[in-house]
Amino acid sequence: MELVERTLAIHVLLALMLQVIDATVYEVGDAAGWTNVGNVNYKKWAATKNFQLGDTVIFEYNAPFHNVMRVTRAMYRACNTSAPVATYTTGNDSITIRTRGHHYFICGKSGHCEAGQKVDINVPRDHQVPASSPSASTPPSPPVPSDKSPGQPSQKNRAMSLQELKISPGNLALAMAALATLVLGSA
Ligand SMILES: [Cu+2]
Repeated sequence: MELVERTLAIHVLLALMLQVIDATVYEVGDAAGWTNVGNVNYKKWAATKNFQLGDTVIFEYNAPFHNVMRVTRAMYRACNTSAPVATYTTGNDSITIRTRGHHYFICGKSGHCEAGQKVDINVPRDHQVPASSPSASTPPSPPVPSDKSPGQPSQKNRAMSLQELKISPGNLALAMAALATLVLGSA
C-alpha cells in the first residue's frame, strides 16, 4: 500500500514533467505552410507526426487569402464551412492540443478545403494510465530518488485525501494521529 501510493505519486509527477518536456511545436505543412497551392499533402504530413497532448500546431498563411476553421469530423469530410467550432484568421495561428482524439482543421475559403487544404491532428486515445510509465522515452536520469526524498510526494497525496474526507473538528485529533502514523510509517 505504502509503496504503491508512493510509486503512483512519483509516476504521476514524472508523467506531468515528461508531458511538459515533450511538448512539440509543429508547423503545419512544414516550409509550405497552410496553403491550397502546390498540392501539399496534409494527410501525409500529419501521418509522419506523433502528436501528443500539449503539442502546438502553427498554421502560417497569407491572412486575407486563407483561414483556419476547427470543424467536426462530418464537416471535415464534407468540407462544410458553415458552422465551424472555431475560426482563426491571424495568418500565424498557434493552437495547443489539449484533448485526445481527432482535431479537424480546414481552410474556410471557397474551394480550398476541396483542393486539399485540410488536416487531421490526431492524439491517439489508446494511451495507458501513467502506472506503466513510458520507459522508452524516459530520460536516462529521471528524478526517481525513492531514497533521497522519502515520503514527499506520498505525504502530499495523503494530505489531499484527508482533506477530501472533510474531517470535522471533532475528528481532527484522530486524523492527526492517523496522519502521524502514516508519515512515520513512510520513513
Ligand atoms: Cu485557404
